[in-house]
Amino acid sequence: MRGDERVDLGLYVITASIPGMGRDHVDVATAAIEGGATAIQLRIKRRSMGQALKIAIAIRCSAREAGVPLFINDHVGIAMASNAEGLHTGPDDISLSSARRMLGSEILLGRSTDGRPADAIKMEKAGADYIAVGPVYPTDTKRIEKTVTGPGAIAKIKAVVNIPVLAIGGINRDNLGECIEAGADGVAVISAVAMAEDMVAATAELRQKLDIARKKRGG
Ligand code: TZP
Ligand code: MG
Repeated sequence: MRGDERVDLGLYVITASIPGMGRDHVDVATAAIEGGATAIQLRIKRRSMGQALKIAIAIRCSAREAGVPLFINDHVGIAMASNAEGLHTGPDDISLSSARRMLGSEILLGRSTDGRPADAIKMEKAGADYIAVGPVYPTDTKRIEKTVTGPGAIAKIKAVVNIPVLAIGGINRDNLGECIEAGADGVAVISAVAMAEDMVAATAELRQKLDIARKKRGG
């Protein structure tokens, strides 16, 4: 069974650690689940594997209780040890075929692309279950040299693949609707939740906007 039949990637909230706001990954994930996120990604960049696994297992428990799938960014071992539903990687990470070999047929594999349809086709052929396209809009969260794709890239990629396509990068309550209108199956956000004053309320608002935009599109 493919990812689009198994999970709803509509509001895919990616965790962050924001020490200045007294927040860590578990806080962000907990609030996002409470606010109505349909999927969570644990994105840990600078922690020991031991710490990262502890965090993954903590989030794993609350996500499973809520029926929300958990994706692990980059780390195959943590995805495996935490029994997560998915692994998300980019072009500089483990190949999709190696990840599939290590993790088996059930785990969902997501891949990032900067918006080239030819790359998206290759990713689908290599076994990706969904693709994240971006940055769609300017973002301060990830330092990226490339220019933004704009929502037009989503439509172009949707036209050439059959797997779910997520919009990522600079997505907020004001532009989420146009990503869905452009054909995105979902939106992936970091700062729109992690930097919000009230993370639960911010997630709930994004979820409401997602549901409205999907209804309007007729999906
Ligand atoms: N990949 C492409 S843009 C991006 C990632 C991880 C950052 C998304 O963060 P934000 O805060 O939602 O723009
Ligand atoms: Mg990566």
